[in-house]
Amino acid sequence: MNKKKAGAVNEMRFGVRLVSTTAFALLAAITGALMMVGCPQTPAPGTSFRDCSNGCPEMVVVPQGRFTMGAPAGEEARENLPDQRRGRSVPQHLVTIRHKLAIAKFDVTRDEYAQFVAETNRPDADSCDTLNASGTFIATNGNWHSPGFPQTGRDPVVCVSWDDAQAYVAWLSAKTGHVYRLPTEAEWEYAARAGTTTARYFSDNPAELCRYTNVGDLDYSEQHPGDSGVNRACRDGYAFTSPVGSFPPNQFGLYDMLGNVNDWTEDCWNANYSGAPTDGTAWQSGDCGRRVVHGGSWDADLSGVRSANRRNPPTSSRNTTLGFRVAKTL
Ligand SMILES: [Ca+2]
Repeated sequence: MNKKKAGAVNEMRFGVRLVSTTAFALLAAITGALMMVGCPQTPAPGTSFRDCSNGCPEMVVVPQGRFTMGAPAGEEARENLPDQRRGRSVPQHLVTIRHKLAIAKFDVTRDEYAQFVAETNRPDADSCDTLNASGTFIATNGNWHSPGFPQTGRDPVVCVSWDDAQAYVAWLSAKTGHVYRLPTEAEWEYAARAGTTTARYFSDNPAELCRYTNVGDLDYSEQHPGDSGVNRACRDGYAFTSPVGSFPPNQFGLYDMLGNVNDWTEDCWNANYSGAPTDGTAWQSGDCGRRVVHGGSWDADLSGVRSANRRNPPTSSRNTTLGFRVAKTL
């Protein structure tokens, strides 16, 4: 091939390349514009974000999906759940989470709650129940910043009622212009299980439990020697609350879903799951003076530290084992 002919061929190839590059760029621009205008993109599952830099909790996008909610046959007996607390997490039922959802990576911390109190001038409550040396709740004049044991600003806030949590999410919604709320009970269990069907999202071996969460362990037992219902098989390093994120996350990237503090959820209390919603929405009928709590806490015996376990404190209840985390529909 002579040089002139070769040059013409190269020009032609360059021209084809130029046309295809331009066409690709144009197509990409049109697709991008369509996505911006018509189909706002939800961040991928696992993505984390904050809606403000001064006091907003870090959120994690969880995948949409379906799961079996509740305790399988035999779990409560195997875990030695006290008789009076059995039968609350049945019947098992399928729940489908079709909505796009983010759950807070951590429980609301003392520092985050302090921001809310400062911006709203919220007065201190005048009482909080805490645990005596026998592990029995007693009334004190403690509150969220003085729970009766040492905490860092990164520890989960405690001594907060369901009503306090509602005031917090209302403030956070107004501050950010986004709707924040408590997780529904189904969202909470879906997020805690993160695809697992076992009693916990980590090991069920009592001796290994202290690697994964903060519960009533040997450290707790030394401060509460009269409490017989604790796990003496290991030491997790904390006699009271631990800073959030001190233990490994679950498979959705969420921390402390089990142990450390119990979490308030949105749902009214019902004695079992007969008639429960199956679409991940909150159960808004039943005993709404009580709300469902999940997760187990720093004082808990192992039977209480299970994804399916549920309790029913009154909405006004404030105690040192009870906090919350927030949720947001995307
Ligand atoms: Ca502990």
